[in-house]
Amino acid sequence: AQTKYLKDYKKPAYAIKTVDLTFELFEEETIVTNSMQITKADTNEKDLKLDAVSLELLEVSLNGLKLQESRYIIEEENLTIINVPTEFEIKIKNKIYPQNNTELEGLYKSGDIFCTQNEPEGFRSITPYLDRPDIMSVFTTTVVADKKKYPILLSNGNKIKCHESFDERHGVTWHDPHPKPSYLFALVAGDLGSISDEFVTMSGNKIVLNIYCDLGNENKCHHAMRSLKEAMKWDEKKYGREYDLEIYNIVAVDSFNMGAMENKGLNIFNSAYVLADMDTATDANFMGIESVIAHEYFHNWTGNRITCRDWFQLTLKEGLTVFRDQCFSADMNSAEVQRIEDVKALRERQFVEDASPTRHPIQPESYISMNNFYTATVYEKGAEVIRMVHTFLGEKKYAKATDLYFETFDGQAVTTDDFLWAMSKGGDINLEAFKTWYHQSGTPRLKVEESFANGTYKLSLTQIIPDTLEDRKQKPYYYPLKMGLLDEEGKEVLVKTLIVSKEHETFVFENFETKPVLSINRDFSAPIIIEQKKSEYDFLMQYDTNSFTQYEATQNFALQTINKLISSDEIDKAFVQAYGYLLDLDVDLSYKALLLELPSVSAIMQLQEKIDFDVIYTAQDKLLKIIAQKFKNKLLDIYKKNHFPASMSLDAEYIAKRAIKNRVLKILFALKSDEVAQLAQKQYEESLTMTDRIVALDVLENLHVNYAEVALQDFYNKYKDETLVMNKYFAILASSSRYDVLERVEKLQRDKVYDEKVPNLVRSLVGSFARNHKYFHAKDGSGYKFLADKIIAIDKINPQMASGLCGAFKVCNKMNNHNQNLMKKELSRVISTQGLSKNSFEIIDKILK
Ligand code: B3K
Ligand code: ZN
Repeated sequence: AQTKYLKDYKKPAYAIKTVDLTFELFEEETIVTNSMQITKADTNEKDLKLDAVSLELLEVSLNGLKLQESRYIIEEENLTIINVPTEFEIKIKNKIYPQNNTELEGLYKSGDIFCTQNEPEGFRSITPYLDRPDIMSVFTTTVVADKKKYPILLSNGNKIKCHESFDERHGVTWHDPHPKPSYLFALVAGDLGSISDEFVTMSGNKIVLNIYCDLGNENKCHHAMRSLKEAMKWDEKKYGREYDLEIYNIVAVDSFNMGAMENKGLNIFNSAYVLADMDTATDANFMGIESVIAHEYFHNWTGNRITCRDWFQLTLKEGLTVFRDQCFSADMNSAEVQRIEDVKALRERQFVEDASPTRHPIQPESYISMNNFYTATVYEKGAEVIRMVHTFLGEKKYAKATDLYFETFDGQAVTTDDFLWAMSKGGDINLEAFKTWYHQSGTPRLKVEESFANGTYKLSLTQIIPDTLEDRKQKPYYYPLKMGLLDEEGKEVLVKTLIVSKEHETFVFENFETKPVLSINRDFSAPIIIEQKKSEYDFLMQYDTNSFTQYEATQNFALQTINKLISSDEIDKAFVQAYGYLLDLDVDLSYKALLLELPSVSAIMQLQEKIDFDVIYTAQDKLLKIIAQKFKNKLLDIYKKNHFPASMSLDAEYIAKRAIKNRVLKILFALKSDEVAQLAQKQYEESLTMTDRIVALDVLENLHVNYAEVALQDFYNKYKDETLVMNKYFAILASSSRYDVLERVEKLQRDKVYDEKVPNLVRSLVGSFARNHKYFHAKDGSGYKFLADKIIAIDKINPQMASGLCGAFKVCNKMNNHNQNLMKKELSRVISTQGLSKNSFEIIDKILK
């Protein structure tokens, strides 16, 4: 497999001014006609080398003249036209087979719907093109298909013409006036239901909004529509960005490799991020929809109007857009809860990635398959990097700087350096030292030491900078570190944002009567790991005025307690006492639900030198049980108080009630008592919402085989025709702690609802099993063998899906020797499979190195 390097970037030698595409869709084949107006930018260039994957060429002409075979060369990944003039038109006709496309890249079919996914390099499998993001061009697209089977025909931009003349067939022409890269091209054809609405922009333009879905699902699109309108409003208010076409279309499809895609004027979504109602979607699903709808909408400016020069710049649009969607969600819901959720997700996914052999800077230097770089690092760490810029600049200067960014680079394909230029110019700040964040990998650590004498408090900070994968030394980081100091009564006596820039530095604070208590990295102002020997966690749990560090104190204290439990079997009574304090706290209930959550397996694992999941599970269970026993009555009280009245409302108040009640139920679960089983059973039976139902089902599955069988059967019967709900069912079973989980997963693969070609289903069954540490890491190697077999099989269908599953082996080098050997054996088997995709190869090769 071939590696591509950022350092090899060359400006394009050609420009494509306009593209005219015609798609003739048939059941057995699709004919694509592509005419491009091209100019030579570099006159030394003679031939035109287009990207083209497994091209089946029907005809090619230059300036209207059909080319003889001697004038072009077809290779596996290219079509080269020999000796082209300075300005010319190329017209290419080729044939593709979307109905056989299981990779779900390029033009493919999701059920009966034709749809596309072209980012990053799918367009080249549709038609020959200069398939790189710095080629921006004006697209006009005509789609022709059977009228009955495909009444809805969509592409980017505005609809300019309907062709009704063809008997059983019809056509529609779309024109997108905004020059764009090919990865933003989209096409949809199908018999779709829809809901419509409109939005009036700040300068008075009326925009038509449509959301398309499978017929019958229209009622589940309203939350997505609401979210879209809120996002449009928010981007006008916060960033002054207005929508720029007459129409905004969203289409929900079932077979989709990721969450959604921001194609200009025609977003295509995984139906899991569009469809929702109270009977089938959880509160978390509703939030997820709101954020992904907003994310794709925000891309219209950060991604589409201003795009990436090359794929190494991916975080330019993704880091920034994630930061934007996080801020949007914080404004729409609870900001404190949003921040904690975002940090939790970062730690669970990105920190693990950053400590693994697949780690990379947010701006990678090389890749084999670009598809492997749509990672938590590029996205979520990328968003943290933008957040730090925002913290440095402050709200006002950040607004000025983003205005400058939009003004300067609108309509261009740019780099992260261009972005930082705008930030430092508009924000009037030097960001040179900050750039290390873009080019270094690994999570930075900060060792914190305190001293106090004669009224002077000293804070001494030492950066522990991770080496690169190749053991190269990296530079110190530059970041904002928010801190607070509390006096012994818990009053805040100092709030400050320090700037950390040196490898070692001491900050001095004077005039204290007693040693103040430090609250550090407030709001998680930098994506780092704090290393500190600390004894004041219980104090901070009680008094910290920053909601994030209050949460953090709880987590750290719990982790410390679990660690002690691992080595000594001894419970820290101070923690139990402090936890009791949390139970009585009078705070927002969704926030409280987070405070009460004990550290995840992934969080505990990250503290272990060599990972042993058995030990982790034992300690975690033990702590949970102690808490549940000690506070049983209080927990039951909280449960009852928030369980009634049951409501289907999506108001924050009711979401919060469900969150706290279900948190408490999960803690009570540790008692493993009949009483709790009955509580869960009752909750399942009486549940009005999917949120309550799914938690109850999960608790039953892990607590009481007999109750579980009844509930699972009931659930299956009710929802077997709703694949989105069946995903939840598969996930619960594959994550189960019951001993026969692998056997059941294997059986479920043969269930008629399951389909290995649908990524959502694979993720919820096979993916969930791979995250079920207890059984995936089974000492007999059965979990590894199962996943390796799945990777080999799925790689042949959908390489992106397969390489995603490979990620479960990332922890390999941190495992004990026994498991490590088993893992390596399976990985070697996978990597030596004939015809393995470059996607899977790249990941496994890194893990095995
Ligand atoms: N830009 C797309 C991701 C494309 C992934 C390609 N494998 C969705 C998003 O980030 O909004
Ligand atoms: Zn994105």
